[in-house]
Amino acid sequence: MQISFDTTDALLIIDVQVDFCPGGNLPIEDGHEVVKIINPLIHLAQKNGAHIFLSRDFHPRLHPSFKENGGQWPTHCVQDTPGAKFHPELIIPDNLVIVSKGTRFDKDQYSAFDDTGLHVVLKKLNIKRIFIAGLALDVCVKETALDSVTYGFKTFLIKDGTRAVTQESGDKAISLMQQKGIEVI
Ligand code: VGL
Ligand code: ZN
Repeated sequence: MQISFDTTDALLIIDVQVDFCPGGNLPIEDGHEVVKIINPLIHLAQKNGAHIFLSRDFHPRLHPSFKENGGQWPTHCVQDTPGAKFHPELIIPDNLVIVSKGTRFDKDQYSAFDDTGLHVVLKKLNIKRIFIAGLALDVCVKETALDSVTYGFKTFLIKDGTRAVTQESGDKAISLMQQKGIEVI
């Protein structure tokens, strides 16, 4: 689908960070491949006046999601380390808005909507449609897209612009999202 953005659209790019790409601390197979899909979309969104949000997983040291603290994941995306940076080739839009998540000590936040207040600013901007891509499809992209529909936004998943931790859970995530009314494009 050729996307034609307008000013009531938001492009929400999830966690395209060094640690989620090959060579990082929680690498997703071919994670870096999303950049060449996402960059033209950022470019087009900028040109058409759509709003662009980049989320980042931004954990403090001692975060409960790390194995060493009883969690499930290797240590990753630690605040102010190279692994937490956006992929070096990702276009950083002029009107950059960053959504930092995973910053709490009491729980993980997979969704960019989870206790970030993101829905408030999107409603204020009169956003109607949200286009989502990034990493990882079966974790943070999925949870973000599910919250997006729950908040009443028409939600699109840009499938080529995502990669999953595992193929199987990626496929499951896609079916669930479709069931919930997310349009996979
Ligand atoms: C993510 C695992 C742990 C993600 C974040 O961004 O998908 N996955 N933290
Ligand atoms: Zn994380």
